[in-house]
Amino acid sequence: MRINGGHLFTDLQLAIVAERLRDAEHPMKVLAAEDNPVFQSMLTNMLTKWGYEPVVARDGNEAWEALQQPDGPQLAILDWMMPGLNGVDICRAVRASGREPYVYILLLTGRTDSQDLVEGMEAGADDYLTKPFQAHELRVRLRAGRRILDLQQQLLAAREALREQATHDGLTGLLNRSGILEMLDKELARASREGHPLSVLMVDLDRFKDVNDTYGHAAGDAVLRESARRMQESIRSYDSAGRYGGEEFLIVLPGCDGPSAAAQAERVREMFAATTFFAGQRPLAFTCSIGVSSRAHPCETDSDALLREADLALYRAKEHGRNRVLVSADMPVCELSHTP
Ligand code: GH3
Ligand code: MG
Ligand code: MG
Ligand code: MG
Repeated sequence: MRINGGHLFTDLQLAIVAERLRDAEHPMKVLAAEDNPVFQSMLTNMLTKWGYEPVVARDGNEAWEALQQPDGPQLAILDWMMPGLNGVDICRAVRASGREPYVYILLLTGRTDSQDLVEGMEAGADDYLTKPFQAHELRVRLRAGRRILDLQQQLLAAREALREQATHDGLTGLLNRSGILEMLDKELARASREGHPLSVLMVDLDRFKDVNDTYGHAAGDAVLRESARRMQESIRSYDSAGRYGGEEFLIVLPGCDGPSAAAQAERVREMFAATTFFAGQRPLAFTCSIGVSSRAHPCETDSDALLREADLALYRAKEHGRNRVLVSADMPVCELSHTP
């Protein structure tokens, strides 16, 4: 997480912006699908001169192939009449595939009958040019296509940023409560499908109110951010950590049975106990308590029970003096078909 002009950007948002900038540095690929060799070489020369990277297709099948590549062209000039799939067939196939990002299609046609053009546009073409055409006309129409694609890129980036905002916590950058609960449901469904164990840790910082009272709320916020960062570092890449409440965190451990989850919880507890945090220049120490719950054979409907058991175990850890891990007994509530 970085601070920029008072705004917090998560690493994912920064990565999205970096990707867009990288894209802008490369010439844009344009599919030139044309079976007539003379027109094909004219198209290729023009595109290169205008700073595009032409991707050549000599018939409809080659064009369809090029458009299906993961980093295939997003701007396509399709001749209507071609051997194999024709331009209109390709328009239909592209739109039916619902591919993202959007492919902007410019249809080249010798046909001038308005009924034909309606057919082309209805098949999903964005624009058309009637052959023969002036070079500058193609150039401005490609520019119009580019503008549409740029707008769509901005829309996609905004959608990704919104999704990121909706599922992540602004202070720590971890998944927020609904984000981590969604992750728990997803991992439970997978574990029950694949027959793997699953555990959760409910982590609560001990006497965190004292940190706020002694050092101020802003220092408390900084300590929460640092706690989240260190917690994230102390789990495996396929585990998920989220901010469940104020100073309470939920960690989902797919593939972990009770004993491994208890060992993981112990590592997190030790990390807190051994770490010196800082409120400005002033060092401060605090601990955490952790409740663990587990399913050796999870079923999809276990999430509420797992959370309840972890919460109860956490409550007991607090009662027993804090700075400790307590494991809820593995209480199988699954149907018989889930037992080995
Ligand atoms: P316990 O060991 O029983 O958990 O004690 P505690 O003080 O941690 O628990 P309590 O529930 O009494 O207080 C939670 C504290 O966490 C109080 C609240 O101000 C603080 N807190 C919660 N969210 C935030 C936050 O976003 N920023 C800061 N700075 N503090 C927070
Ligand atoms: Mg042709
Ligand atoms: Mg607490
Ligand atoms: Mg709490």
